[in-house]
Amino acid sequence: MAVPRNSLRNFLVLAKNTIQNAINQSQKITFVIGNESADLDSFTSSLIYAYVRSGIPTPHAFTPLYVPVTNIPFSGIQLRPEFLALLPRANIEPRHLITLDDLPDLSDIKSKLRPENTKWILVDHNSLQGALGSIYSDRVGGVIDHHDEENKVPKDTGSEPRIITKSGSCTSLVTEYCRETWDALSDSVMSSGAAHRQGDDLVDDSTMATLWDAQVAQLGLASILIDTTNLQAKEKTTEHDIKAVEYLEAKVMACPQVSAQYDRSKFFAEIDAARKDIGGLRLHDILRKDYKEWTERGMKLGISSVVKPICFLQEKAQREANGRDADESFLPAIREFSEDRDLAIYALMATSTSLEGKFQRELLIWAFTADAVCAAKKFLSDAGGELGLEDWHGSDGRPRGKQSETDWMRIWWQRNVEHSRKRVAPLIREAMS
Ligand SMILES: [Mn+2]
Repeated sequence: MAVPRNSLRNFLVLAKNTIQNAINQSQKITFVIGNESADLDSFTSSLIYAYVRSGIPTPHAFTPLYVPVTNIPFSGIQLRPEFLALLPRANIEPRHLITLDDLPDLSDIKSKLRPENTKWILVDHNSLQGALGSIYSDRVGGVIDHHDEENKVPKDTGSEPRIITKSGSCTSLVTEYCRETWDALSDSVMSSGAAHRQGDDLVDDSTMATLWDAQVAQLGLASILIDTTNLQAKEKTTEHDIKAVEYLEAKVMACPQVSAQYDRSKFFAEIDAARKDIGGLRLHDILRKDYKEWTERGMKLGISSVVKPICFLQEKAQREANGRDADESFLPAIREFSEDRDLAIYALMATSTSLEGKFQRELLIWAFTADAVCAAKKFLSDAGGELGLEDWHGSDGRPRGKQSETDWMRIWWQRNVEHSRKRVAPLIREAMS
């Protein structure tokens, strides 16, 4: 049975209840989960997939309802000002989101959500990492992603997609995949002709559905515009992104109430400004806000992406340490962050805009064990050219680094700025393996 046509808000309430039923009555459940950096793209990819696919019954689906999961604890939402800016556009609040806190505790998740009762669709990643991965990776049965293929998802995914292809935003690929179903969903409401009361007004179903579609479409647009810099970044933007924006904007334009307040560039600028508004966060939270990790040959790698330059982080560290020297505050904070996570290698990717308005990248890599130091040096010799690494000097003109056999740290300008973590992570992992 299909889930009744509903607003995103009501859909999320229903989806949250579904988790409780699955736990209390051992029912089957399907999750659509983004990656553990839980950026906008992961968030909207899982929402759109779950919302649209739950609206029309999929033959042979594991369950009729798909539950979208944001792959962080609830407290992580507050670290993402871009979420807080965006959610009202879809008439939802943080409490509506389904996060890791809505799943049973990891210590007994296996007994409460037995693996055989679950199915997992991955969006914006193609290998389920961490504790969930160690329990449920055999239950992954579908993927839509734009990262390098990890060959972890089975080749045959039956009635679910197996799409891994290059695009600026994974949300574009999800939109493309859901398009036909979404259109069918909209058409089915248009023809029903039913009406119901909203306040003093009699509103027909199709008006409501047009509003709901426009709300969800705006969420998708936010991710695609952020990931492609308003479709202006040539090296990131693909045909998938352009078509998806066209499609989603048509949904916005179909709803006068929403379209009156929609202007693509203004919308992009608003969400982008919110995303960069991290001055109020603590350094530790900035480092964990957009963070991913991997394990290669028993060595753990963690990579933070930050939307501010390293000097911003140094100043922040200095203020938090009550004004000691910037380096003496910053580097110990980075080391502590890495030690807390038991990392062999930590990388920090910082992006910023120069005074001349040019997009720029800085890269810090710190290796904490002998094996990790070998890997880090190998990374530098194998990938330094491709990434355009150039020694970084602080505002005082001094380079920074540590060069011992078990403690090796370097900071560079990454002059080939088209390479994001999507490329840098595989390069470091390759050097580690
Ligand atoms: Mn993505």
